Amino acid sequence: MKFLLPLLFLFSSHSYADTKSNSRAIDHAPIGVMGDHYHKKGEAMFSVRHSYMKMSGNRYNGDNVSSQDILAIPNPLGNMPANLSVVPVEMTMKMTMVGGMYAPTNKITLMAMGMFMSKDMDLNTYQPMMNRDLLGTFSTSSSDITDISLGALIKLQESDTSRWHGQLAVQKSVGSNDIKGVVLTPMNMQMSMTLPYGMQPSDRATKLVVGITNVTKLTERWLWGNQLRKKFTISDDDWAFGNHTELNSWAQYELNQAIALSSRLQITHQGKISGKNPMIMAPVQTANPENYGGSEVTFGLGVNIVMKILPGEADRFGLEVTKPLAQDKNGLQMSSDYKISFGYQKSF
Ligand SMILES: [Cu+2]
Repeated sequence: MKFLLPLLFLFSSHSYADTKSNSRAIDHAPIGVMGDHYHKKGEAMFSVRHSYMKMSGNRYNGDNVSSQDILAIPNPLGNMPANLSVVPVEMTMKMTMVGGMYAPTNKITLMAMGMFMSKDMDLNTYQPMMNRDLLGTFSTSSSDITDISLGALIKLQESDTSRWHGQLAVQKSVGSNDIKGVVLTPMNMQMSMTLPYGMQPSDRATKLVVGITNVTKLTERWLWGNQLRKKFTISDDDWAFGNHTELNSWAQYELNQAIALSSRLQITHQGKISGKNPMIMAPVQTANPENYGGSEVTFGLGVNIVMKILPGEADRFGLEVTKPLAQDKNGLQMSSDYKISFGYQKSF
């Protein structure tokens, strides 16, 4: 990664010289922000984003906890065994989003998006009683299409130094919500069970997404963007991940037409899981709907680059790395570690 960035810079500042179009890297927000820009009448855009997220270790009501601490917590889903006996060690999530935008008028840009996700988790299983010795380690995984969303961005106001737009979308979760995996039980047996909520690709709920975005030009080179975005469940199938609120504030610096650097502060809040699946009942924290949601503050650094590679409008690339600054998660959950997002966008 360290040697890749200077290469990209070199390449892009070279291609800057012969970029005839007037698209600028700073015209798009950091790649982790969704629905940040609208298009002019007749324009279309294709985008693909890929992100990798890692979580490791655990925290209880906001503070770090050890595996020994977790084994002392009663199993809330029954008394067989009496205490939690399976402890998550590490989790990785890979998400790919493919999206399209099209502006039938200058006021409205239509958006469609599909998401694919794969999740992997490593866990330790301990003896349910007595010495609580480590019985072994196992891994579970799932992958599926997760969501499809359809919506629109509505331009509200635009001047030379500021623009405002609203966002409205319906997101339908279409993947499996009852994927099974082979787990090592505290009885030291391999057993096929419905994986906990957090390992399911989808909750099969329908959600409404509303948002508002402002981008203000502070100086010739500096720009400040803000976006508030909320996601509400409007109908669900047995259970659903909690409602989600997200506030993004990013500062972007235009190095030149082809390169923009960004820093972003993100504040998120998510509710607990509503409803439940009675088949999800292992002595592990992730089987309890109470252990979901909470608040998180993350900080990100990113770069947007425009290059001329394929015919047509300039090719856009975005890279962003985010790390949590604070995480106040409900109950007992894994700690967020970092997230890397990479994206490609092409307008027509
Ligand atoms: Cu676009």
